[in-house]
Formats: sequence, C-alpha cells, structure tokens
Amino acid sequence: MFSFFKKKAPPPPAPPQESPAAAPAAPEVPVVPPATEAPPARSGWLGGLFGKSAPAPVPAPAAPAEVSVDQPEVEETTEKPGAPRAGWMERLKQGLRKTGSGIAQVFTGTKIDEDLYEQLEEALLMADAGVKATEHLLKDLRRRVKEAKATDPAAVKALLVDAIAELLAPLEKPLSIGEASPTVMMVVGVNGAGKTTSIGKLTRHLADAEQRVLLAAADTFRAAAREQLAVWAGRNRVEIVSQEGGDPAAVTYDAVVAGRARGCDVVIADTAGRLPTQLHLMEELKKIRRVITKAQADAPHEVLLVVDGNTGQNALAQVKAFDEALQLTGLIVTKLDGTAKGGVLAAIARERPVPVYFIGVGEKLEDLETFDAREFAQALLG
Ligand SMILES: Nc1nc2c(ncn2[C@@H]2O[C@H](COP(=O)(O)OP(=O)(O)O)[C@@H](O)[C@H]2O)c(=O)[nH]1
Ligand SMILES: [Mg+2]
Repeated sequence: MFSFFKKKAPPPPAPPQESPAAAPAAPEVPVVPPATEAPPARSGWLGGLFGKSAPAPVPAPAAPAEVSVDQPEVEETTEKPGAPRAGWMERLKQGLRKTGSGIAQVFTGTKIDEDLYEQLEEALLMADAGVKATEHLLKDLRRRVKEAKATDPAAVKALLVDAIAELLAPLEKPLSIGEASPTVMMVVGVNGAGKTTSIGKLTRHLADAEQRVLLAAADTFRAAAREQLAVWAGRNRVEIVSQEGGDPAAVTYDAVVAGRARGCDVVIADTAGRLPTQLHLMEELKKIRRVITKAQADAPHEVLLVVDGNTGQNALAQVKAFDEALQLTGLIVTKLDGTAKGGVLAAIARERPVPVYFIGVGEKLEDLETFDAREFAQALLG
C-alpha cells in the first residue's frame, strides 16, 4: 500500500540499478505488468515518483477477459515524466499571479489601517474566496496582527499566508491506494473540467509506481470521449474497457469485474459530464455508483470530483451538488495554470471541505501535483 503524500519527502534512497535519473525514458512495455507483490514503500508523490526512473520492463501481457478489453495501441509520447518541484511552484505562481498580485498589492503600502483591511476584503472577494472565507480570513488576520503586534504590511502579509495555510490545511490529504483490491475510483465532473486529462495523468503516476491500472470509458455517449481515454490508455500502456454506445453503468460494472479477475490494483471510471437532454446526469452517476457496489461490495473507494479552477464560485456550487448526490471523497482542481483565481479553495475549505488530492497546473503528464496548503497560500500571495 502506498499514499500520495503532499508533504515534501526526503530524497529517495539511491536506486540500486537504475538508468540515469535525470530524464528517464518511458518504459517500452506494451502493457503494464501485473503487480505480483506489494509495491515498494513510496516516500511520496514527489520524492517517490518525480524524477524516478521508469519501472523495469516486465513484458507480461494480461490474460484475455470475458468482457471486451482493448489492448491499447502504444503511442510514443514526448513528455518527460518528472519536473522539479521548483518548476511546479513557478507554474502555479504564474497561474495565480493575476489573483495573487491583486492580493499582494494590498501590502505594498506603508501602514496597517482600516483601508488596508478594506482593500484586502475586496481582493479576496475578487479572487473567488467567497463571503464566508473572506470574513473568516479578515477576522483571523486581525487577531494574528494583534497577537504578533505586527506593525508593517510585509509582516501582515506573512500572517495572511499563515491564516490561509491554516484554513486550507484540512483539504490536504493523500490519496491512498492498496487497501482494497482493486481500489475503485469513479471520476465525475462537468464537461471540460479536465476529468479525462486528469485520469491520464494520474494513471501515468500509478503505472510508474508499478500499479496495474484498468480504465473504464463510462462516458459512452460521445465517441470522442472514449477515443480520448483510449489515447491516454495507450500512452500509459494500460488496459481499457470501452463499449460503443453502451450503458455507462454496465461498462463500469464490467470493468470492476475484469479488474478483480485480473488482479488489478486500480480501476478508474471516466464518466460523462453532460448527457443527452432527456437523461439526468446525477441520476446516471448515482446509478453507476450503485452498480459498482454490486461488482465489489466495498467499492467505490474514491469518488473524485474534477473541478476547473477557473470557474470561481461556480466550482463551489459544483462541489456541493456532486457531494450531495454522490458523497465525494476527494477533489482534483484543474487549470490553476491559467487565469484561475485560486481563492475558490478557501471557499471550499470553509463551506464544503472535501479533500483536494491533486491540483492540475497544465496539460502535460507531469502537470498534476499533490496539494500542499502552505505552498498554495504562498503561491496565492506570490
Ligand atoms: N491548462 C490546463 N488545461 C487543462 C488542465 N486539465 C485539463 N486541461 C484541458 O482542458 C480540456 C478539457 O479536458 P478534458 O480532460 O477533456 O475534460 P473532461 O470533459 O472533464 O474529460 C482539455 O483541452 C485539456 O487539455 C490543466 O490542469 N491545465
Ligand atoms: Mg472526458
């Protein structure tokens, strides 16, 4: 069992017989080999996965299953698996700069007065923090300023980082794999949020960690959606259960059954974000959830909502709606590299604190990161 830690981990012990760690090549295996034993203990997402060499190739194609499981086309990819954490922070900072500088701007003056608090209130609201989190942060900041007897705006800014980090801390939680076999994840979210892309990225990290992954293309309504997932399956050399025009719940059911039969470590279902008009999305998703339980009693282990960080307060509304219908276990917040106003995480923390397993900071494979409250707070004010 291992977890994706959000904390900076100590550097991994020197790998015994690995190729140069700087720019590891993608594995040449056609299919991800079955994990025959427990994976090595991970020192964390960053310490364990980033900058790590590809797993040793073990060509062991899976046995055919009863359901239609496509063996993926192997496609060459140019992405390099691994980016230094500094690079990631820079991307996040760049992404949040628009907002961040708005908040940081408040602290460029020379004194702490009511005017500063007013400007800060405005900046936080503009950054999508929402009324509740903004009120909370202002109150908390005033208390901190009083306690620390802070007298200059730079010190107040540092105290605001502390306040935001503390507010966001409950959202930090590692995604843990391996307690169940397989761990079944259902990924939901509105169209275009970044579900399929995030599944692709996550699958890559899991495959790199020698986890055997099976994908379920449960967005059966759009051919393009199935094809897109198949491309990611190909890139990651993992298997996919897909059926043209099939029933999404049936496809997911088949995938979980196949995943169990094949000893997969993880089954991930990609779902639709929009349905033909006569059908109701939430009802369809609830049905998928129920049917998964029929294939594996303790599943799904994770119901992940993918939200686009650019959608501001609407993201909070999505978290609430999906949580009520499906009892979410975690979030993936994407597109924080764009014009996102990261304040929405403060709103989520205050109003519906569903853990943020990952944040997306770009379209490439390596652009998925674990969430660290303090780093995020720093980037927000950077
Ligand atoms: N810039 C950026 N683009 C992203 C990110 N995640 C996804 N996308 C893009 O958003 C678009 C929609 O993503 P997709 O995975 O198809 O969304 P889905 O409809 O929820 O499955 C695609 O063009 C992705 O490349 C991210 O973190 N940053
Ligand atoms: Mg999709």
